[in-house]
Amino acid sequence: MKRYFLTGCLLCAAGLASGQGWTANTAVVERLSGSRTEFNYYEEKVPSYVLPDIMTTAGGRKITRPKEWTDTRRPEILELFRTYVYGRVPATPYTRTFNLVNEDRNAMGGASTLKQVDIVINSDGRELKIRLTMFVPNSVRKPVPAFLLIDNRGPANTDPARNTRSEFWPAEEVIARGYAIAVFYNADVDPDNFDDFRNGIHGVLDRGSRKADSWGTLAAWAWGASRCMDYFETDKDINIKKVAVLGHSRGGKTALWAGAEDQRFSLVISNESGCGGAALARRRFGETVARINTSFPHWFCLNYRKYNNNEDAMPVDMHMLLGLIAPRAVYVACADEDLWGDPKGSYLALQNALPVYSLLKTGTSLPPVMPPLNTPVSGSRAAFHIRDGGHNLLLKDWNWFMDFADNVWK
Ligand code: GTR
Repeated sequence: MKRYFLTGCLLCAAGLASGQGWTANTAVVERLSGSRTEFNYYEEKVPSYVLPDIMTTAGGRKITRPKEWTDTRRPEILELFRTYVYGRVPATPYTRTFNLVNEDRNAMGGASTLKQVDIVINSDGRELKIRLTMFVPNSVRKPVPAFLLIDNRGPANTDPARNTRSEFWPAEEVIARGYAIAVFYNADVDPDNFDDFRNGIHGVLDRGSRKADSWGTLAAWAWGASRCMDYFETDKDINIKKVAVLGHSRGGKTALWAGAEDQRFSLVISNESGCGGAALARRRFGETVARINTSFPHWFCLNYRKYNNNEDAMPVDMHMLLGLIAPRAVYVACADEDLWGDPKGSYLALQNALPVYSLLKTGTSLPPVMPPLNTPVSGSRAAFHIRDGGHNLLLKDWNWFMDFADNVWK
C-alpha cells in the first residue's frame, strides 16, 4: 500500500492529487539561462538517458532479496562510488583523542549545555584538529538524538557564545525541539581549495603518490563527520542510534557520502546538494560533471573526470548514492530558484532509490510527481521538499527536517 504524507496547505495537496507538482518558474529559467548560456535550464532540453539499474549486479544478476542487496549489491555500489566519484580513504593508521576544551552547563540561559571538543588526529607525528561544537538540551532525558551540521560557511554562522545567530545553524530552535545540535567546520578537516592535496587531513594521512581513486576533499569532509560520530559514541548525552548528518550544497554532497560510508548515521539530510550530490548527473541540468570538476578540481577523485561531458558512461548515478542510505532515513531538500542544483533531478534520484527501500521492507513511498512549493512529502524513511527562494539553508528547512526526524525517531 502506498503511504505518504503531505504537510502544508490543503490546496497544494489538492494540486498534487490532480498531478500538478512543482515546475520551474519560467522567469527564473530565463534569467539563469541568460546569465549562464552554456548550461541547460530547460526541462524540454534534458537529453534522454537510461539510469544504471540499481537492482542488477555488475554481473547481470537481478537482486530480489534483502540479503543480496546487503551482501552483494550495496558493497558493489559503494565501491563504484569510491573508485569513480569521491575516492577512497587511505588505510594509514592514526590515533584520535577527544579533548573537552570548554563546557558550559548554563548556556542559552540554562536551556542547554555547551560542549566544545577538539578531536585530535595524529599519524606519524603529523597532527590535525577538528573543533566540534555542540549544544545539548538540559530539560530532556538523556541520551538525546542529535543533528550534526557539516559547516561549509565558517564559524561566523555557528557562534558558540551565541552573540551572532544564524538560520544556517539555528541552535536555539533545535534545542527547543528537544534535540542536540552539533557542528564542525569542513575546513578544519580539509581547506576548501586546490593545493594538490598537501594541506588538511590529506597532509596527515596520504602516503606515496596520488592514484586515480585517491580521496578528494568531499570524501575528506565526510570522514571528518565520522570522527564526530566517534566522539558521540563516547558522550553519554548523545543517543548514537539517532544521529542525523546534514549539510548544505557542498556540505549536502558531503552529508550524502558520509551517510553512505558510515552506517552509524540514522538520518541523512542533503540540502540543495545538486551536482555530485542528489541530482541525477545524466540530466545535465544546471551544473554538470565537467563544470564541477573544473571549478572544484579538489572535490572528487581523478577518475570522476572521465565523465566530463560523458555522463552516460558513468557506472553509477545519484539514485544509487541515495540507495546506499537505505534502510536508514534520507531527506532531500531543494529550493525553487536554485535551478543550478536541479531540484527535479534530485526528486527523480530519490524516486529511483525507492526500490531499495521497498526491498528492505521499510514501507516507504513518495508521490510520482514532485510536490508543490513549501509542501514537504514523506514516506516512512524518505522525505523531500522544495522551498521558495534561493540557494540557502534556512530555519524553514530545519523545521521540516525536524518534523521528519520526529517521525523517524519517535
Ligand atoms: C557552487 C557549486 C555547487 C555548490 C555550491 C555551494 O558554486 O557549483 O556545486 O556546491 O557552490 O557549495 O554553495
